[in-house]
Amino acid sequence: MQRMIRWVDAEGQVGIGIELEEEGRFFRIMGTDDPFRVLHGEAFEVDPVPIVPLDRYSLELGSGLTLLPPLDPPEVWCAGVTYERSLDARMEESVGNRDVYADVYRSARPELFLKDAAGRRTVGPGDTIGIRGDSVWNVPEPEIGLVLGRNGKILGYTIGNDVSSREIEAANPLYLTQAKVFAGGCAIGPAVYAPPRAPHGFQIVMRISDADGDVIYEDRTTTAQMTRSFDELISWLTRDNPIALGTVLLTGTGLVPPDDISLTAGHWVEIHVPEIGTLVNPVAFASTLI
Ligand code: DO4
Ligand code: MG
Repeated sequence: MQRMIRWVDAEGQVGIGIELEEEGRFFRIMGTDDPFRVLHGEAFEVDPVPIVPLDRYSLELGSGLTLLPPLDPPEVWCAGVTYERSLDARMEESVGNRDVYADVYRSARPELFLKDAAGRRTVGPGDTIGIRGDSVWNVPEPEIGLVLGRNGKILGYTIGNDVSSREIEAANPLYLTQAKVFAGGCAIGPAVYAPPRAPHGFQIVMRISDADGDVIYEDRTTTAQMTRSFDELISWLTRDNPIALGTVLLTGTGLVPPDDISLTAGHWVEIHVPEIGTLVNPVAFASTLI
């Protein structure tokens, strides 16, 4: 299996599809809607009729099927300041508090924070992400998401958006939780990529478009720019800390838009990772999502 997707049909029935030999053809798994049975490599039967997404990147489905987040993570955790670009952005925005960022970038112990629990603030592909109404400087953070087993083993990879308020975090690092945790503040999807061998790394492209469809930001990075390995982040996350099956760890952003760009209602964010797909989300104020 390479990728797994999840959907709900017009009758409210949840289904899981996996990509077998040919890219872009998904086959429905018979008899279960539990993504972890699939990610744990259990044997399954598939419906022989393939489902071919309308769009090969966003994996948007036709025929009355709506794409869901590929799993419901019990918790989403995030690592921060794992790329030099993120360090530079924090140093610029946090005049007066710079030492905490320089220190965490250099220290053995990484920055880790809880972004969401029970999926209250996490949305899926095509769903609306939120921005805080009490912040005028809001950004998406495109990150590789690690889907973890109870023992911290990587079961697969997804795309995450750690939507953040730069204004609130810049005011005081102790406001981090408010800068990071709010309705629609996290998106994951569109698929879980579960290759037979650990990949060497990922390319990540992010694009922001305005309400007219004009692209106002586009840039790319690669996980080769990370200052820490995925395994290192997992070992710190699971140190003295139990995690549940399906916990997602977002591994930090290497893309920060220039300071004059802030997300606003009506914008669209697209995050593309070739092996996984494109996570596309419109933007609205968080208060409208509660
Ligand atoms: O404290 C900053 C958090 C930074 C972050 O979320 C990231 O680097 O992705
Ligand atoms: Mg982040």
